[in-house]
Amino acid sequence: MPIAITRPVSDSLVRCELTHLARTPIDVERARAQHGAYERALAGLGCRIERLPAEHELPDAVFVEDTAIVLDELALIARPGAPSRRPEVPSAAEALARYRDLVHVEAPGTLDGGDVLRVGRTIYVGLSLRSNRAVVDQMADLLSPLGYAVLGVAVTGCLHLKSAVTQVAPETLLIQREWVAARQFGGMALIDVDPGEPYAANALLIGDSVIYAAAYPRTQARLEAHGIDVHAVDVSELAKAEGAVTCCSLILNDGAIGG
Ligand code: CIR
Repeated sequence: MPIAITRPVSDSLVRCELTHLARTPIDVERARAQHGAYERALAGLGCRIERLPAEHELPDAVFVEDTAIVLDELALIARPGAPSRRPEVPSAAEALARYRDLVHVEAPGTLDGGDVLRVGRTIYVGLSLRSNRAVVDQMADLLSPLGYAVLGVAVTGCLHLKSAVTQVAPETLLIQREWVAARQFGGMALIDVDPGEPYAANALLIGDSVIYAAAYPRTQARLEAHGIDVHAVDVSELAKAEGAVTCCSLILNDGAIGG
């Protein structure tokens, strides 16, 4: 059974980091209700939810994806590009240590988990405002011996690589070509976001289904036309904090060390 590590929405969410969006009022109670529905969607797809302790003084702590990369062989503990987010990392590392050996990103490397897209044995790392070339080199050194190819990918106009491209089926990516160059994903089938839904490229693949923001019905219809099973959730309040569906969990494909 997959494990989904999550963290409650912080009381201070309204003070979140923002890069591409203007600050607008966030209803924290509504964000909590949406986050609860998101956790129920994960549970409905067979995940066991493991909640990290709340970190109410850390506004972005709900976005646990950014604290680590979990592979079958190990967990790479991130060093988030925004210094305000680095205190989120130790509690996530403590939880992951129960399931995986840990390795750590070292300075000057910076990495947000939202910049990492793994497709089979290829790991794409977004070169964004948060993740840098130094971390690509570190990840290549760490992960090449395990049989992974690590590729840096330029990202412009959005926060993270996974704002621009995510996996939605074994050989299929959902992509926003304005923010990332499609040619780097040769060999994969590509589904474009609807032109009227520029933020629609973030989907969370769990087994054969995707959890997906309800805000993008036209792109959802494109996914469904490709036979993809879509579970839509309303994450509108989290989106005001520049969060999306992948950001709110760390998925472990099973619980066992070396599994
Ligand atoms: C931030 O700017 O760091 C948060 N407000 C949003 C992080 C979203 N995380 C993600 O897409 N992986």
